[in-house]
Amino acid sequence: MLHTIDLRDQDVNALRLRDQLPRPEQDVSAAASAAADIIAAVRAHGRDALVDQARRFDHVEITDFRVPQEQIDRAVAALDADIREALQIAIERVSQATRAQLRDPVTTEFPGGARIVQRWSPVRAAGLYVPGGKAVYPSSVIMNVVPAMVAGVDRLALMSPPQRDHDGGVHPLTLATAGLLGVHEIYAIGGAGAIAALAYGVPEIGLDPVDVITGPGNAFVAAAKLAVSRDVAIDSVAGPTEILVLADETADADLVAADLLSQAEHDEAASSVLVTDDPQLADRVRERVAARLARTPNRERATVALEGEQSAIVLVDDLDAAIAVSDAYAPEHLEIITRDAVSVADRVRNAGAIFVGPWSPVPLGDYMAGSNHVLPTSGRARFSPALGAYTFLRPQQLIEYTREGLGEIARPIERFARAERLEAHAESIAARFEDDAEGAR
Ligand code: HSO
Ligand code: ZN
Repeated sequence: MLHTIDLRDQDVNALRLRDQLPRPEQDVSAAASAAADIIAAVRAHGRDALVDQARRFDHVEITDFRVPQEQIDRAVAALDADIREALQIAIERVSQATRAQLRDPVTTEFPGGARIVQRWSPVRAAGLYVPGGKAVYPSSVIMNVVPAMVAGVDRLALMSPPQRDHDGGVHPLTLATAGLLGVHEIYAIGGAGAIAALAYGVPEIGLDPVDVITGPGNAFVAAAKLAVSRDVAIDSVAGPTEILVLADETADADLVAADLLSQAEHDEAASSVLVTDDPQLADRVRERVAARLARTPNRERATVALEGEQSAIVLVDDLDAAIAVSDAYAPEHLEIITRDAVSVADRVRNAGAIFVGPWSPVPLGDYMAGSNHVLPTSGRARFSPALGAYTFLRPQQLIEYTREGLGEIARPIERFARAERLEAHAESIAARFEDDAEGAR
């Protein structure tokens, strides 16, 4: 249970730290050819292919893929009041924090009234995939839908597999959450076929293609997203969830154990890692993990995750080494439970989201801290951000020059173009000033 990696008395900066902490391999290549066939079928046969796929993969007979608005409204009305309130708090907090990601246009001025304007322009349409089956996570519906809406996307289409236990319809909790968020375009379509339908459209069911596709899914969904990513933007393919707790002797071992367990219950392949310079804390955490594991409902999954190679307690000499280990690992979730956690957070570079201090546990962020829980996994936190409004926005530059502004630099542009042997480029500039007296430029 939680094996130890002892990096004490070693120069951690000299180690290949990334190799010290293994990550579960996630290989979608096996699913790639099946996904390619499914995509080709949807592109060639549209609705008929989707009917066939629903029969084969979801074991349901579908006539109408689009979920009628009455059904969405019914799902919202049937929501338990307490859950509805929780969903609403989450929607409100995530919306508020996501709005802070929006940027006003920025103008840079040059002589002669010339200016460059940077603006952030939303894509027209976004598609969201929501898995069915065991993993019905209304929190993930919120985390995907809110940023698209805050960004100002005109159209949002949601796909989720038809559920046999729910009369061949979309899971009611998914419908209710989408309904609360004001999503109207919902289809009971699952798997790689749903991704193809979003990317290329299906005219027979009134579905137009989207510009960005986000949302988690199984290996076939992941493979399909990669396959269509030449034609639409996608969010990154999420691997199993990860938590790294960076703690010193001020940490409460039982709370550290609770947090390590919280992400281990997601998946057998989840990673829970403690990095500490306090060997006594390490021992106490191991004890508390065992005690909590004995009575937690998802103990089977969590035990596999915690016993796996990917989970560990890493012992280091000091805080500097702990930060180096965490940065090398680049966890999806980083918790800092140390003395002066805020300044430790300032020194950290690579993490999907940073949970600062003992009152900011990861499950807070999973539901309603206000931050987004769709985060880069598998070391991608080295270069990728969380899902956010910016996932649906493109920075765009407007070039607004005047006669005078262009005149300021017309000659240098012409010289530059001729140096590149692109005479027509030079002439595009020169032609605008042909009536001018020489030297007036
Ligand atoms: N911790 C998961 C998200 C989640 N947790 C959804 C609960 N529901 C990956 O960040
Ligand atoms: Zn979680």
